Amino acid sequence: MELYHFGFSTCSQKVRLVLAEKGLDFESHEVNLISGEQHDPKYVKLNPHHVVPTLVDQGQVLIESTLIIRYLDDAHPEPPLRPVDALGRYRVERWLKRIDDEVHKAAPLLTFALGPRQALLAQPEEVRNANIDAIPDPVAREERHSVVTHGIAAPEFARALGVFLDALDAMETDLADRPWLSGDAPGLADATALPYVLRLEHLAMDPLISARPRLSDWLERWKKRATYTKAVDNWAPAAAIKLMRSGGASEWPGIERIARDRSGS
Ligand SMILES: N[C@@H](CCC(=O)N[C@@H](CS)C(=O)NCC(=O)O)C(=O)O
Repeated sequence: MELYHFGFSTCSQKVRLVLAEKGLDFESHEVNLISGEQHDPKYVKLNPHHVVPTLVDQGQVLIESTLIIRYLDDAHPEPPLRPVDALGRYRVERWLKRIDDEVHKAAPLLTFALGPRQALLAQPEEVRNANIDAIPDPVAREERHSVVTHGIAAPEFARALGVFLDALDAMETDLADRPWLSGDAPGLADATALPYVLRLEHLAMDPLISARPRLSDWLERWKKRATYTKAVDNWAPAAAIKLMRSGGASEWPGIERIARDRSGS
């Protein structure tokens, strides 16, 4: 299998985690999202949405991370990463949908308002704008311009933070009933949620995690797994984490205020 991916990308982490949990190796092709390699016409032939990840398996091109992880669980059933009972299956699907439809769309708004923002603002304006203007989805494109220009003051930032906080609360609730989101062992729902929780940590929003004890415990248990080291740590360059964390840390007082205003406390 060949995987086109990027170290820090949430959807890439999700697919790498599932590959690792299945014990599957892959040939790596990194697509640098910061320098705009996702817009390279050769890559766009594989993934017409200009995004990672893309998996090539036996000559077949597979896109869409959630479809890819379901495919991997079907094609390589051991160990199974979804429960067999209908309600357990529903719970997994609910998480996959929630993350795809809501959390994933909010993630780049948090990331680009904080992490790489200063580096992007230091680029010549025409370079920065050309990369953002190449985002094919017009809504995502305008939102990206807004958060890069205005940072946490962009209205999109507060909305995105709200989506994340609702998801963290839902995880905290679900984890009261079982150790992992879909049962006794990590599965597709956990592998899908982890990159987004980590994104908060990488953006120095750790207090949002530590305020939720079951979620914190779930994250610590993930970090002890060898698959975490293989699929996440090994691809997360220290310099990039430092940059992301410093962007988030300098804005933490403002972020905390937005989170407080939202909860009315
Ligand atoms: N629905 C797609 C979304 C993929 C996606 O948004 N990937 C992000 C990284 S997590 C990306 O490549 N973004 C390109 C960009 O920021 O220009 C999937 O799940 O595969």
